[in-house]
Order: sequence, then structure tokens, then C-alpha cells
Amino acid sequence: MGVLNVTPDSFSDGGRFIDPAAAVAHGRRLVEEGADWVDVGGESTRPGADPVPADEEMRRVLPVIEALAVSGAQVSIDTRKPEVAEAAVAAGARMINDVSAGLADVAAASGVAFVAMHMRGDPATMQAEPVYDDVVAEVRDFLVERAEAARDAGVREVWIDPGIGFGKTLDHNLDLLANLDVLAAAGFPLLVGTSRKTTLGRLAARADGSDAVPPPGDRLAGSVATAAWAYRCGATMVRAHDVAATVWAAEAVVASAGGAGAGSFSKEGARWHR
Ligand code: PMM
Repeated sequence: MGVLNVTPDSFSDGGRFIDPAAAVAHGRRLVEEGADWVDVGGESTRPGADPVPADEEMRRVLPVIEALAVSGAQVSIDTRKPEVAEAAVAAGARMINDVSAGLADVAAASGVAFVAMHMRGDPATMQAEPVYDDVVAEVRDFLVERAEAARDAGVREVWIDPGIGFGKTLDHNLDLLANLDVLAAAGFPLLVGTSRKTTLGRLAARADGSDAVPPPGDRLAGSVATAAWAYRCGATMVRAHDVAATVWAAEAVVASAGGAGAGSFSKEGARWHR
């Protein structure tokens, strides 16, 4: 899943694709590089981000979704607002990626796929001292409850996502990454998004022994490493800014895990085949 943020303020690509023509061109590039889905978002969910009114969010994303869908790309809409999700589906989106895990009814009514992601609180407040007794069990139980409710509401394709960086400390994020196999065994396809996130910046600072956290654009190595790790732990899809490098890593993990003869990675459906 390639990331396409049509926002002025996203943490890693804010402002780069606010022009619709630049956004569409980037979305097409993500598909050429091997993305099965282009995830279009019009509201930044970085910690402390200001909310965006629905009409402004729609103004940003709808022309981009329409142009990408017409050219044959599978588009998901990254939104928390029902009216934006509905308009995005009307414009051609085929998946609702909802960081609040609350839009299952919209996905059911419109017959599209649904991603239930875990977030503690909302982006304005989520990093204010998040506390869990057992982050892995709490995230899994929340996701299974939301995903089962979505399936019962009639959504045919339901994904779960632990929401790395959404209301979690560095240790919470690492605990979730260490236990992705638990989430992969929960009964729904697993999506994981680590790309360019602060957790990786902190690990980079740890790796080079300094306190310097590299900026989001300089977090490729950690992004690719954790994407490969996620696939190895049973994830079905990763959400990534750097699609070409991530697809390459996925291929390399599959080959290392069994060789091209024993298994292969399908770009259609993004699944392991043995
Ligand atoms: N992360 C961001 C936004 N949307 N959606 C899902 N399903 N999973 C994620 O981890 C996720 C997301 C934040 O990253 P961005 O600002 O670079 O888009």
C-alpha cells in the first residue's frame, strides 16, 4: 500500500502533493513501483495535527481519487469522516482505511473493503502518556472486536492494523512489532505501517550512538527493515512511502524464506504463495 498524502502538514510528505497533478503523478508512480493500493489521505494524523473540515478534506482528495481510479489504480481513502469516505467511494475508492476504526457501516453500505486500525485517543492528544497493561493483548482484542463487528455488518474484506505510533510509546511500538505473529493469527489479514515513523528515527539514533533523530525522509533503512520483518511475521500488506524499495525487500524476504521455487510474492493480492 503506497502512501499519498494530499495535505500541507503530514509528518513526512506534507506539502509535496497538495497540487492535484503532482499527487496523481505520484500515485501512478507508486503503482508502477509495485503498490497494489494507493492510500489517499487529506487530513494529517500526525501527533498534535489540527483537524481538517470535511469539505476541505474532500476538496483535496476527490479529484486525485477520481483520476487515479480512472487510470486503473486501486485506491483506498484514509479518513475518519463518514461523509468523506462516502464521497471517496463515489469517486472510485475501493477501500476505507480508517485510523479510528469507526466507519465499518459506511464500508458495508458501499460494498468496499475496510481497514480497522488501533489508535488510543485522537491525533491531538494520543501521545500524551499512553498507558497499557498489556499492549499486545489490548490492541488485538480491540481489533478483533471491531473487525468482527465489521464482518457482521456485511463488510466482505476486513483488515486489521495495530496503528504503530498512534497513542503508543517507543516500547509499546516495539512490543507490537515483536508480537506481530499474534496479530497475524487473529483471523483477519494484517496491515502494518511503520514507514518513516518516529519509532524508527529513535532506533536510528540508538544505532549510531547519538541522540540525533534523523528526519522522516532519512528513515528508509528502518522502514524497509521493519516492512520485511512484518511480512516475515505474517503481515499480508505494509503501508509504505518508498514502494520500490519495500517491494524489493518483500521479494527478498520471500526468497530467503523458501526460494523462488518454494514460494513467491504476488503483487496482485499481496500474499505469500507456497
Ligand atoms: N499511519 C499513518 C496514516 N494512516 N493508516 C493505517 N492503516 N496504518 C498506519 O500505520 C497509518 C495510517 C501516518 O503516516 P503518514 O502521515 O505518513 O500517512
